[in-house]
Parts: sequence; C-alpha cells; structure tokens
Amino acid sequence: MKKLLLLNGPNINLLGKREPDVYGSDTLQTIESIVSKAAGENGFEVDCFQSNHEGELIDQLHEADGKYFGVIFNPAAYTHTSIALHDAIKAIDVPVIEVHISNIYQREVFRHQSMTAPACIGQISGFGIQGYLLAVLAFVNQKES
Ligand code: CA2
Repeated sequence: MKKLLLLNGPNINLLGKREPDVYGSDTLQTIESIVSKAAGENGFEVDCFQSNHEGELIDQLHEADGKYFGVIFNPAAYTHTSIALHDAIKAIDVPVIEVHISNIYQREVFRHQSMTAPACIGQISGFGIQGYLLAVLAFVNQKES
C-alpha cells in the first residue's frame, strides 16, 4: 500500500492546550487520527511524526526519500526561518505539501514569509485542521491520475 508521511514541527504537540483562539481546540492526536482515517479510506497508509527539533525534522525528510508517495508537512515556526528545511525538501524526490492551520498572511509580518514553501509542490494555509485533509485529497488525486 502507498504511504504518506504526516510531519509536524515545533509546538504543534501543544495544540488544543494553548491559544485555542488562533489554532482551535483540536489536538495533534485529532489531526493524526483524521488524516490517517481519510488517507486510509483512499488507499494510503500514514506514518505520523512530530518534533520540536529542526534536525529531527530534516532526518525524517531524508528518510522519507523512496519510502513515501508524499509528505504533508507543517513546519510551524521553522517555516519562517529554516533554510535547512528548505534544502532538505529540495534534496528529496518525494513531493511535499506545506500546511498551516492559520492563515499566515493575515498574521504578524514575520509569518508572511515561508522559507519552505518554494521547495514544496504547494501550500495550504488558513483552513484550520481541514487543511491537512485538503493535502490528503491532493495526494489522492495525484495517485489516481
Ligand atoms: O498556522 C500554522 O499551522 C503555523 O504553522 C503554526 C505555528 C506558527 O509558528 C506558524 O507561524 C503557523 C505554531 C504551532 C503551534 O504553536 C502553538 C503555540 C502555542 C500554543 C499552541 C500551539
């Protein structure tokens, strides 16, 4: 069975426990379970990984090469700073879709720039946790075309 990797960056383990006004009340566990369910219904298996450490996210991207059909990635605050993650995404052949729960372009100016999005096949921002499901749908459509 084809596989997807769901990768989440720093502080996403705190979702639902802090700042519900910005990020909603759903937890990382909810995201992982809805993504696994939606992907499973469409013939994908999903591996989930969250880390607060840039190097661990880079290692996961390197290891994804050749193993996954696609990666759904919320790099969280590293989005705005990490050339290393940009380079890691560029270095692999697996397509990566960047997802943000909030609309980063409606927020502070320092969140308006994504270092990682130019290395990805696309970016979804501002649809809450539904954005992760839109990314699943994009990979489902690619698989079937
Ligand atoms: O909107 C998104 O998905 C973000 O990637 C979330 C990041 C933020 O740094 C990005 O600019 C946009 C933050 C992840 C969660 O951070 C929390 C902070 C406090 C409490 C709960 C979560």
